[in-house]
Amino acid sequence: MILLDGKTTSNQIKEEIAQAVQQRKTESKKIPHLAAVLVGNDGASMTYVNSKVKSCERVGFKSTLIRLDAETSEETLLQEIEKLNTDDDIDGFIVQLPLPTHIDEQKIIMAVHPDKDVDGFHPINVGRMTLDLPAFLSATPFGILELLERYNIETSGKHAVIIGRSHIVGRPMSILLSQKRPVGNATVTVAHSRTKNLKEITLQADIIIAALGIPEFLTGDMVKDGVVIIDVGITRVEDSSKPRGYRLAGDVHFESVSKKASYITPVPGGVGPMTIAMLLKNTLLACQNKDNT
Ligand code: L34
Repeated sequence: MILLDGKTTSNQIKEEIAQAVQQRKTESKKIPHLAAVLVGNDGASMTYVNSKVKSCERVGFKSTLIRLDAETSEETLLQEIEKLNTDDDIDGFIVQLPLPTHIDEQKIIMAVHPDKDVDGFHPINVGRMTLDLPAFLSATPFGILELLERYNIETSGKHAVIIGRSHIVGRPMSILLSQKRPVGNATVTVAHSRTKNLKEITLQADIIIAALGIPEFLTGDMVKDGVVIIDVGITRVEDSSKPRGYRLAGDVHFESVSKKASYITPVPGGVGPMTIAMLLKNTLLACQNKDNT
């Protein structure tokens, strides 16, 4: 069993991005600038966004964190987005999800200018991605592709089973893995909460991407020997023995599944850090896209 080390791989990618930024500096080109909007005080969201801002510093990007309180109206948030859309110094920005329930997420995603949509959530980017056109790829699926590529894991002709159909992970992942691309050409099954006989399906999988958000859902009896496991889940589970009062659990029961897997991502230190690295990559691309305009 080989661990797919997202921490180390993401650090390599960040190093490559840092070098590209240095190069831009010597050429007197614009320094990439990412903005992140965080509404409310959700603990996990604060951790992720802080990590994004810190990573910007590490690679030499400019970053701006916009914090709005949990009661912020949809209208105010839309106004903030419009400011970021029209601010020439901002190359890309994200609105961290989930948003408070009084705000319509779809409406917010649609308000982000597609050229600055480094999350790749806007319908224009999703549509372009679907049609094999250049697009910002949603950071988590992008990070998974990158991890598979850097570990030379063959996907062509393999049966990939994706558990979960979210707009952010499961759905785009299913499209990307089936496409004709270096990491792609897989036969893809999308499983979800209404799937019958899930175990029969996962037992046939060469690659499983668990992205349903139920801690330790996928167990050793559900997978075949040699399977490649990508665990996207990251849930804070109460644990009074831990100093913070919780532990991080993936969607995969690591102990039983890792005994059968050829490759497996840990949680933490797997997909999470890759998501952040690919957000930076998208921001660099957004900045490069403006070079000749
Ligand atoms: N708009 N909302 C928007 N874009 C995103 O790309 C995200 N996502 C998801 C939630 N909402 C979003 C993230 O940033 C999930 N996500 C994310 C990012 C980073 C990490 C996990 C999820 C991460 O760094 N995880 C660490 C552990 C962090 C901890 O201590 O809690 C890890 O090693 O997995």
